[in-house]
Amino acid sequence: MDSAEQEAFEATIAADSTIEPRDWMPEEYRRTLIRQIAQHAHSEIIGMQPEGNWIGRAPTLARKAILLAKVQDEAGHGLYLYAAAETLGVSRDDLERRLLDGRQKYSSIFNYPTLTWADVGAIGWLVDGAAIVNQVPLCRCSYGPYARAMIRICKEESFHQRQGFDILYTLTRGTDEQRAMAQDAVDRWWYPSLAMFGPPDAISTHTERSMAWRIKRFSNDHLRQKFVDMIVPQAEVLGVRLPDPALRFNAKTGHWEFTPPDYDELFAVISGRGPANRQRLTHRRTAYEEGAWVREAAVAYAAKAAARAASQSSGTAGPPRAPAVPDEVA
Ligand code: FAQ
Repeated sequence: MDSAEQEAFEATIAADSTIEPRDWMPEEYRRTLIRQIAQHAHSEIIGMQPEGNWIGRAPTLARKAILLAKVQDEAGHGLYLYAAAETLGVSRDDLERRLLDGRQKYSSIFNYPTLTWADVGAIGWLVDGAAIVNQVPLCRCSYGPYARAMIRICKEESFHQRQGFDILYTLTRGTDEQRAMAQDAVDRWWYPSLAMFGPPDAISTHTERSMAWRIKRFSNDHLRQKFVDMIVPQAEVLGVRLPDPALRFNAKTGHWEFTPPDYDELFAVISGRGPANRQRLTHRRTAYEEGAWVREAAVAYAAKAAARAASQSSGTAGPPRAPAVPDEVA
């Protein structure tokens, strides 16, 4: 590194412009981004499991189609994010291996089980709601490919939150049993959703550095508060009670006061001791192993296509082309 490169990097950050893949960047900036983007990508992919669990049991055809689309969106988010991480010089395959052998994390929230249909509503409303609050500022992250991926992701997350709200809205206007089911789901998902924002600022390892680099625009506690302020009025519309007796509006600060989540529980879940950690990773490992033939087929196809291109440019006959797919099958 020479000091001109360092200065150019710092000037770009100070001007609120973006760092692009070919620009020089400090190694620690690159490592921080790989860590955060990979954890984010893994969360989207593992995050398909809790709701995927309900696709086959959705109460109506329309709910099933909507949920299917939502879960597929999460797969797409994972792919945009792996692609953004790859611009930093790592491969998606390497990142997947780091997830599977426990070297990289994914969000704590996806280690909780989905016990009833109302959990799908609570995830959409609270978990996607928290994701939006956390991710909208990431659209202004200093690393260009991550910021651009986040713009598209956030648009889709808005639809996700609306569908969760709509599920709960329907249930809270249903029978006593449906209302109780909605309330029970909110009771179980509230504190894990608050914990998604990470440890409190006072003990957050990376916030200060990431904010100076404008990777994170706001601290964990700031965003947690923003989330609570957003959710309380929505809970009133839904007619559900947030399970916090200390919740009260502070007219002086203009914010809702609330009981923080149990951070010991957060750290236990992050370190693999949550209710569904083992199940989530086992499922992901099985999917990875069962998908090996797809990866091998893609590599074999790429090798054949490259050989064909090389033989065409040198004028010799290459391997035969695969037959075209007949119209009636395509
Ligand atoms: N879970 O110093 P900080 C979604 C770790 S996507 C697990 O505060 P940082 C969409 C952290 O990595 C949800 N680990 O860290 C969806 C670090 O560990 P390390 C995912 C956590 O990075 C909806 C250590 O603790 N979203 O929901 C958690 O500055 C429905 C110290 O923490 C993102 O990833 C946690 N909750 O701030 C999909 C957004 N919190 O690496 C499907 C991008 C902290 O030193 C269905 N990420 N840790 O070993 C971020 O904004 C940040 O990385 C934070 C953490 C805010 C998550």
